[in-house]
Amino acid sequence: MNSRNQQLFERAQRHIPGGVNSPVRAFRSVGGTPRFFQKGVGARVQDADGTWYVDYVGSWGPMILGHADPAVIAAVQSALVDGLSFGAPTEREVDMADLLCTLVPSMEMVRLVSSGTEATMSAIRLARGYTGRDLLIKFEGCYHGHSDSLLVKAGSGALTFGNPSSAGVPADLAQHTMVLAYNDPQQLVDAFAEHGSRIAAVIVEPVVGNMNLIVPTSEFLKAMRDQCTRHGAVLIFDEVMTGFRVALESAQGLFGITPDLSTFGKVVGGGMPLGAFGGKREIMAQIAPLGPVYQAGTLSGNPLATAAGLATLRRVQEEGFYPALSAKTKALCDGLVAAARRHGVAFSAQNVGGMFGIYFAEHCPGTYDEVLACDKEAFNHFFHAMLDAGHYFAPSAFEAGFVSAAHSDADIAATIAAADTYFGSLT
Ligand code: KE4
Repeated sequence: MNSRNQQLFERAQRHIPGGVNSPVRAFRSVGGTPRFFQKGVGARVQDADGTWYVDYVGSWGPMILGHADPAVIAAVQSALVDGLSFGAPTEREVDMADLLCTLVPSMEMVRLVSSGTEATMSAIRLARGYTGRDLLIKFEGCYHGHSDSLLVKAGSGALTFGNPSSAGVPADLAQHTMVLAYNDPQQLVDAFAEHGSRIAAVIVEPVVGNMNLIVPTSEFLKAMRDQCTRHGAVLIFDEVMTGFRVALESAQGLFGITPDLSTFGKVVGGGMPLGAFGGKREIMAQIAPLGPVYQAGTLSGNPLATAAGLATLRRVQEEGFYPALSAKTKALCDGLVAAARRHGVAFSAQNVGGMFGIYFAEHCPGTYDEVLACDKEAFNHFFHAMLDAGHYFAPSAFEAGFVSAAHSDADIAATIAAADTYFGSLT
């Protein structure tokens, strides 16, 4: 008899494209039936069949405190009874702006939006308006949301302009985006040597979470900062995933690089629809109604989203929050690697703060090509074995994973034990 997940998935496909409201949820990369969740508590989620899983997706990053954190729930409940939305300024938005500009020293001003996509789309338009230039540089394997200028893949040759990576993106728009290799400083220097006066911005995931997890080299980030400074281009750190995930000071503080603009999402909303973009006052002053770069949003700074975000950001500032989160995430990675090695399985893993990557390869990849060389099928088998055992990893070999403050040492140990059993079954 079909499970509730299967019944719901069949019904969902009648009126929702692919049965999902975001493609990665459809399990197309790993195969099988997506789980329809009905409840989350702490480190666990429950699907429509009543099955519980230790959750390593955490809504793709936002649930850093765990699901249904009592303080977040209380903050939203308290805000709820005063009204859901006004389309007018509220004090809580000012509190959020003040807090973000305190926690992110590179941000002198910030604008709240409702998603990471809106944050990056707006930051790019702002960089183009501020510089009066059109050319944008991004890196292959990095994902910054689904606005047209970012759905672009590398051109036919190095240093050539991009082609659309999605139907519906005009070719002559994609021509304004150049897609370079991540962790290749020389190629970036060459691109600036050739096009420097035309480059409006470079946008980068300062730790990549969208081609699995890739850590930047310091040379790469330094070259990026130097070249943008030298040629008057805007350096945009897309911290939608890394923001308050890898450290309280986000990736920019961790690596000691000061971007001109930063984008945030996920953790800053605590699970509610909230994103933000911000940076130097001189640049942000170009945003309407102050300046000529238009940007707007009906639900921007929504009272419930800012309540959830503020409650979350209050907690992550607690002494010891990130050392504990990082240690737990590292223990997961080390335990999985040790289990794989015990059974002779080619496997590696690494974490940066509370986000991690697992790879079916001897070593952690450092580039997009090295990620592609990892054994995707081996990951897919691992994914399903772990799902059946009650441990929910990201349903794609090209995504990062996330640990929350609610994951206990016992949860981590149970996941490692389940993986050990799986790796043992392979020999
Ligand atoms: P949203 O529009 O999904 O809130 O944010 C887009 C975005 C921007 N920048 C980075 C670095 C991101 O990781 C994201 C979104 N991340 C994906 C996870 N790979 C969200 C999951 C999904 O697309 O359903």
